[in-house]
Amino acid sequence: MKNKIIYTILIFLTITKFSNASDGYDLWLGYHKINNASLKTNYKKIFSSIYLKDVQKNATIKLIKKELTWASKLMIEAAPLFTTDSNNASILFRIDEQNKDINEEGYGIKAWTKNSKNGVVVYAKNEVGLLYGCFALLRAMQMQEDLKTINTISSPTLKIRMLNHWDNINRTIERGYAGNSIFNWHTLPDYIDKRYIDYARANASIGINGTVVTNVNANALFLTPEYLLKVKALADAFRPFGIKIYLTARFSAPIEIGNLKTADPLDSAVIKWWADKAKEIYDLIPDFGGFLVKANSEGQPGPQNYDRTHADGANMMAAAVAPFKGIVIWRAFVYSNETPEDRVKQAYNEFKPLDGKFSKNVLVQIKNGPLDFQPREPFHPLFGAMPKTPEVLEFQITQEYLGQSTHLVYEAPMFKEILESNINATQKVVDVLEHSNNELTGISGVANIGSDINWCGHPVGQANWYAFGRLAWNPHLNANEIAKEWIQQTWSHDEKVIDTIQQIMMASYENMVKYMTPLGLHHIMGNGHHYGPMPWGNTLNREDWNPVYYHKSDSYGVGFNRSISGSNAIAQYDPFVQNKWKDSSTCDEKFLLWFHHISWKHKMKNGNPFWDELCYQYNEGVNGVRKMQKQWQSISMHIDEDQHHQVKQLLQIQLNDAIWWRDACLQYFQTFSKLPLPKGYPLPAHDLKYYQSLNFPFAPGNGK
Ligand code: GCW
Repeated sequence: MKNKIIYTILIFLTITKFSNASDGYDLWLGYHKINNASLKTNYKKIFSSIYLKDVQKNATIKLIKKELTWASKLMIEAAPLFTTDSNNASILFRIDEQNKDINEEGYGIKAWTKNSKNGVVVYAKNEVGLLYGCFALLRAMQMQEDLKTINTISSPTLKIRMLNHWDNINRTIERGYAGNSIFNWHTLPDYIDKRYIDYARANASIGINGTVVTNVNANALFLTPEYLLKVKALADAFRPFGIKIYLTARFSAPIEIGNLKTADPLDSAVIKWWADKAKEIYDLIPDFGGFLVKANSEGQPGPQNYDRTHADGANMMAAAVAPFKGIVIWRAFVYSNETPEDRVKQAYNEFKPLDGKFSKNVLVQIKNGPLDFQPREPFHPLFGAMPKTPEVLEFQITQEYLGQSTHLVYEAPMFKEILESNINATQKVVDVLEHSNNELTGISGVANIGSDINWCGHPVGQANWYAFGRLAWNPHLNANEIAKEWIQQTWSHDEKVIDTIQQIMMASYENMVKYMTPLGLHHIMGNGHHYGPMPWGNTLNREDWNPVYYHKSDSYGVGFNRSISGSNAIAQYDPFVQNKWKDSSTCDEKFLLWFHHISWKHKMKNGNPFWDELCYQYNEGVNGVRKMQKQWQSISMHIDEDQHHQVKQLLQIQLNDAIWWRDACLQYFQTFSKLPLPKGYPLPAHDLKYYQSLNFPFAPGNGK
């Protein structure tokens, strides 16, 4: 009897443990088996007659058929049956061009019951809409929803939902931590890697409809005829998935590949060169999206090299693509080599006066915060400051400053914090993005995708790609729900697994901020590669590339005074926002050192002296990782062993790093505060000199 029980337990454990074995390649599209018997029976029934029109004629419809077949075999272990009789189908895919409830890309899914039979209608205005509807239906099934009651209508409010790849021609990726670029320019155009298709499919499943496949630090070679053929091959592969391709345009391309003497945007030969180039591109790729441009930023060429403005440069390129309905997305990430002005003020100072000067088909793309993708930044003051210009929000999905691919950090709470930030008493950042009086709206995310088998390096990194896409489709979704969707589709239907991973993910962002840059600290990472702590960094030529520029520690205190008595960067915000941050005694403490130089003895809202609170925060960050480890351990018997082991090892790196951050930073700041660590905190394992001696010349992501 005893043996029998043990045997049964062992069998049970083996089944539950290995049921979702995966190397992560399938992403959230692994379509795990549905175990709930009654759901499965119903799903089977309705998958036994599916009506899809034009399967032979339309490439997107073909994809829908493939997806349904694939999903059905995996989820309900039965091949679906397709019918040509729309009257008797239990799943009906219907194009409804006149439908007023959805927009061009939207879809609806509606359940019906008739004579004890039930089914669903999936409707959209076009085939790509149906593809989105198909993915939504399959997602609902993965979430074990009852299809007898499903009733959803969904339309994206942002028109451009794109990934930005910082991928180079030689397949390195600037700030990429998951291997090489998936785009193999050497074997294109003749070889279409399966990865391109799987990439496009994953994007379509979350509603991403654009991709910039080349680095913003651009290479003009991509605009040569040879490379444009390769780009065309990718565009052809992506088209059925509703994904448009965009390129970064190097401003000096007319000189580099066009034999011109200048790239001056007002020069007639330059204007003609870009116009001809646009025509050449659109002849190959009629639905080419347009150009993304980084100009006069970090050494990139731009219109200012010719004493022209960003608007002059953008409008010249915009005129070239306008006849083909193309657009230009001009980045606002600029700061000058020469100006001693507070770096976070510069983009606003340069771009705000240009509001109203851009052509209709130009959008300005603005990073979430005014500095550079720090663990936590206040929202960028340019949001809402250029009412006549369509603004695109740029998030960084790849974890350049967020522990790269060894730290588990779920970014949706950070995305949401920015989207939900009030720019004034009545409007949020999301309202600026969604503003309906302009045709052009958009959001972009710097991709975290590479050639690693699981695409994103860290197994949980995929959640950030997923969450970005879901929020791009609907910025009002909630981070917790998105996490749940992702976990359930990726890992397991088991409640305990879902719940535990969800808790780990939801706490991970705030926790990372605590062990890296609590209370508004920023840019104190290692020079160049940005991995690990280096608050002492002061050796780079540019003052504003050095951590000491950002924290300004001295015997009085720490923090960058951006209030009226300092750089006054705060004045770039609406008075409603200024009121929240302008005074150090009332300032939201998560931005305290962003806006104020604070005494080591400053009294925090909870009564702690500042120094004690700083020590507390760093320690809390470390404790948080320990908690994640325990939580992760608690599900070891319920998920795939290899995947579990991977995350376990990475969490150990994360813990070591968190301790390193805490001990290096606190000891360094202690040289100014001259205060002891509050009682009860562990002493650092090494002295400050040791931490200062560490260097990582081969840290990943430099992408040259
Ligand atoms: O975050 C910084 C990165 C650069 C990047 C730049 C940008 C592509 O360190 O690697 O360059 O931002 O956004 O242009």
